[in-house]
Amino acid sequence: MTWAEAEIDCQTQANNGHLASIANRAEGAVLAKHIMTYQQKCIHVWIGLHDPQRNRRWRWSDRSIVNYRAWAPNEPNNDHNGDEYCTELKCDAGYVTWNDKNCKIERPYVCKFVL
Ligand SMILES: [Ca+2]
Repeated sequence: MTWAEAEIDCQTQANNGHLASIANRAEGAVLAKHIMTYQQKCIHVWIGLHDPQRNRRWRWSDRSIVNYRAWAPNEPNNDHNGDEYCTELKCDAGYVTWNDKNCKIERPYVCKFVL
């Protein structure tokens, strides 16, 4: 799905559902392991980080505070003709580093539900 479709799907699945946020390195490692368990092919995966105001201020869709960052080298680079306002986990880096990406591209995605 596109990033926006994926975020809506996560919200539909549970009251407090959103695309996954990542608070720290440990949480990122848990998420990466989870993805590699369920996804055999190397395909980048949407997470909840986006830039809704398009001013390079990154926010988590679940409104958690953006403290931890794990951008891949030279990212976020706002490539794709300056139209990268959503974030994917890079499969070729074991799903632990991030890349800003065009929100309209279709990707697998991972939701987070807080109990
Ligand atoms: Ca990028």
